[in-house]
Amino acid sequence: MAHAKRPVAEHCTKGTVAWRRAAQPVPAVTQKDMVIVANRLPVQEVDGEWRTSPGGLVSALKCVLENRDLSWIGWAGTPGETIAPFKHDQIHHHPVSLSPEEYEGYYEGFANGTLWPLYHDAVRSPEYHRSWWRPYVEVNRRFAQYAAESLAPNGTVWVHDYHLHLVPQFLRTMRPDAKISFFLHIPFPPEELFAQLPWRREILEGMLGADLVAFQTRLGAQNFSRLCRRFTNAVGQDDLLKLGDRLVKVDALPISVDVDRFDAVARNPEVQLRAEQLRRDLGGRKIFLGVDRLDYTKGIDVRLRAFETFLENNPAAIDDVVFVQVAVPSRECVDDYVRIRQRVEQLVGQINGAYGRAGKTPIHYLYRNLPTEELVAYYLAADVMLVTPFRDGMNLVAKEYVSCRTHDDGILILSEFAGAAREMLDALLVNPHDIDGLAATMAMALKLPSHEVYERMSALRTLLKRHDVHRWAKQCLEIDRDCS
Ligand code: GDG
Repeated sequence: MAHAKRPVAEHCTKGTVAWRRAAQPVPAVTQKDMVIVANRLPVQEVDGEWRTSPGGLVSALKCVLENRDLSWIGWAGTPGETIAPFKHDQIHHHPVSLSPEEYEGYYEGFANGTLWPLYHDAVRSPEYHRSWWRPYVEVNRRFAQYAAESLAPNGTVWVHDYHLHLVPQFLRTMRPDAKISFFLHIPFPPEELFAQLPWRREILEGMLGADLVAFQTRLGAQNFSRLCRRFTNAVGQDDLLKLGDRLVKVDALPISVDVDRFDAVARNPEVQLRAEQLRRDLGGRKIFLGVDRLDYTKGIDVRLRAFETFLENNPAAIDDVVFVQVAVPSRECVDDYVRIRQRVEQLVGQINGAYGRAGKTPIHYLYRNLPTEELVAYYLAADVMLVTPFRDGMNLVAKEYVSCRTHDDGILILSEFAGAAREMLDALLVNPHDIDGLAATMAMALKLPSHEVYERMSALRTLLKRHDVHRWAKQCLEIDRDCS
């Protein structure tokens, strides 16, 4: 294994990382029946060792991947670094190199400056730059090339997310025998938004290279099918498109979590003791909890302003409630992310300054990634979980919280605009833009009769047990070429 030591966080091209013009590593020739293609490898290097990364996709797939002989194609996280293929945790990892210029154009630019805001209701203005599109195409071609070389005859390739829209079509040309499944983790926007994209036809055709194109919600799947009929040569129904002599299945397959794994961690006596300790440390007050990647789509700032309004309306509550916000560092070099972090931290300071008293800090703010057991201890300690994104593909935090509530207690306040809201109808659904409404829902949550808390949580838990991540993965990999 030839790689340089690097810190854990995502990297900036601005600064110290130098692009070493090393040769591209030769992908290992061991071909697998299954290849996963995602922007990031599921590992990162900590103190010279590879460790499984925290985060949405990895958390979701971890249990599905255990004991499977497969290859994973992805970027290792540092621009300009070339790493030879290696094996870790039974998975063959094939790192894809990105030069700093490609990182800026493909990742920071087209993926996170164009597609991410466009797909999240344009809550920030998407930018359209031809200089971002070109590296996006080239990097997608490279990912596809690696996948083509790593796949055994008639094997399956599972392509993930908006960074890699063009991989299915490239791969289809390189490996016509491949079974290709594509899953989009974030929302797929309505026609009037997507149609702004100068490369709309290319993106749609890229995805149509797959046998199965799957989305978090029915609405996302419908948006895609309609757009394909309008801008490509595809014809057919919302759930089945025909392109030339090929059929492409389009489906809504909402992602879930490993319910049993979270349930087991939540029942671990050490984790339960830690939850009790957290409750004591927080003064035995009722705990509101938020856990998010620090992203402008997650609605953290408005949520804090709603808590401020709640305190304004209920001044005595300072003795009875506390808000814990865990914010996981994310895309720290991108200007919009620098700004949302400043905004959140300014609000935390402002609210604590205005409402805090000695020994009674209203908001506890943790800007870091917690170990899973610690995260679960927070889920157990929290009386009310607030998941209030302006727009979210699914939101796994909502599902993890429910998976951990083994006593069928706890209240989930959930944004109507999270994919999870389509299924989790027994949560308290809110409009995340409505500060007064959210403050009122916080007050209402604390007064909910215990039988109603129980009924809501047990209904949510029943739902999740039926729809866990294993079922999701199985459905994503069911590819039937003869589905005429
Ligand atoms: C994308 C889509 C979609 C968070 N803090 C800690 C920690 N986490 C883990 C959570 C959860 C994951 O990160 C976050 O997942 P989300 O679903 O909330 O959000 P995104 O990262 O935006 O993910 C999203 C998802 O893909 C899957 O399809 O639901 O809509 O945007 O698993 O547990 N994990 C640990 N410590 C933390 O402090 N260990």
